[in-house]
Amino acid sequence: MSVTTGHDGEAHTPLKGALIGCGFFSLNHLHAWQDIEGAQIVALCDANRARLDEVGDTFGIERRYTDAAAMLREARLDFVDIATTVPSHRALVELAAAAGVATICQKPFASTLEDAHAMIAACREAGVPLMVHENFRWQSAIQAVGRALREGVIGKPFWGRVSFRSAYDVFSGQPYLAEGERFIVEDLGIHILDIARFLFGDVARVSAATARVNPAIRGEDVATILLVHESGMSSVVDCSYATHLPRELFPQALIEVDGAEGTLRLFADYQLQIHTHSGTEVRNVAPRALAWTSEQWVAIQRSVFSIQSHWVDCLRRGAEPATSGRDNLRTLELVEATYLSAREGRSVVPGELQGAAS
Ligand code: NAD
Ligand code: 89V
Repeated sequence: MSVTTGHDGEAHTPLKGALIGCGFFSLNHLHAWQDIEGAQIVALCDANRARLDEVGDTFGIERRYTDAAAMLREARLDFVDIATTVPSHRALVELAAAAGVATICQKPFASTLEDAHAMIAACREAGVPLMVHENFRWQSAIQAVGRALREGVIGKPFWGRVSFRSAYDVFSGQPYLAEGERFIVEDLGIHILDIARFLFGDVARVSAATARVNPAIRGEDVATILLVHESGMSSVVDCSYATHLPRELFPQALIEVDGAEGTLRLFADYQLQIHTHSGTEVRNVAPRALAWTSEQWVAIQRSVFSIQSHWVDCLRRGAEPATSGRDNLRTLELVEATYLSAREGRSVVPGELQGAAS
């Protein structure tokens, strides 16, 4: 049995995990798990037998199940990593909680706040750690912006913008995204809203407008959201999959922050400019490639490695993950507030939502 040394300097045997949902994005989870010494995926589950075998063969994982309940009963697991789409999340998280297994759940955590509350309660009552796989804030560039703001380099921020504008064909890899009544806010905006929360803090008021430009899809593909944060600063989160630029930047989020002592800009290609009274500095905050990453997806793929490493570290230390169920509920509230604001043409206080966290 292999033994690894953790951050605490102690020798540990790798945590044993299982992954449920061997679809499009799961390959990134599995590649990252292979690179994380403190954990090992020992079992796989997918309701689709052919997909299960294809992924099991690729990653050399022999224990395979088409039924998550059977896997949770039979395999001796330290954690489960749920990488299915949102309709299955509540049932799977509740199954894992009932089995007493620490749980990671992909975003979007839930399609209703009620489901999110139920999942958080199930894990809390079972004494089981719960992390939402909200990886965008773990991108190297977003972490670098967060560090600069925390260090107070530009003084107290009073205005910000997190912008994601693209015409990338996301539907070829994830065809279900064209079919849902909701699209960009629930799928992509959720990441960008989480970045805004991570950088600027929790939100007191939300005003939003949404639109559908692409006639071939069902949901909205453009959203412009004004956030008033509890700190008093305001920010704009804007997302589009209908924006044809001279150069496609998918999946980069661009950031602007104005502070009392200077400005910060995250430009294309992960160039972070910090301007203060003492001058202007540009830092390269690009993600570093791994053996399995691709040029276009490297920022996201590295963030998968980072969030999963964070999970292992939190499990070892008994610490709450940064994007715990409790934390992610706040991001989910912003998604719901955005849809409500756009529908009713008014600003929304996230706390007024039915099922919002008290
Ligand atoms: P997908 O449809 O390609 O794969 C989902 C897999 O789960 C399928 O193989 C399906 O058979 C299986 N499945 C569904 N319900 C199941 C159940 N109850 N038991 C066992 N297997 C089940 O989906 P995807 O594109 O890989 O997306 C999965 C999740 O990852 C989504 O929630 C999506 O939003 C998220 N995602 C996140 C990122 C990111 O950067 N964080 C990127 C892409 C996708
Ligand atoms: O996060 C997601 O689910 C993806 C992508 C990063 C492409 O938007 O849809």
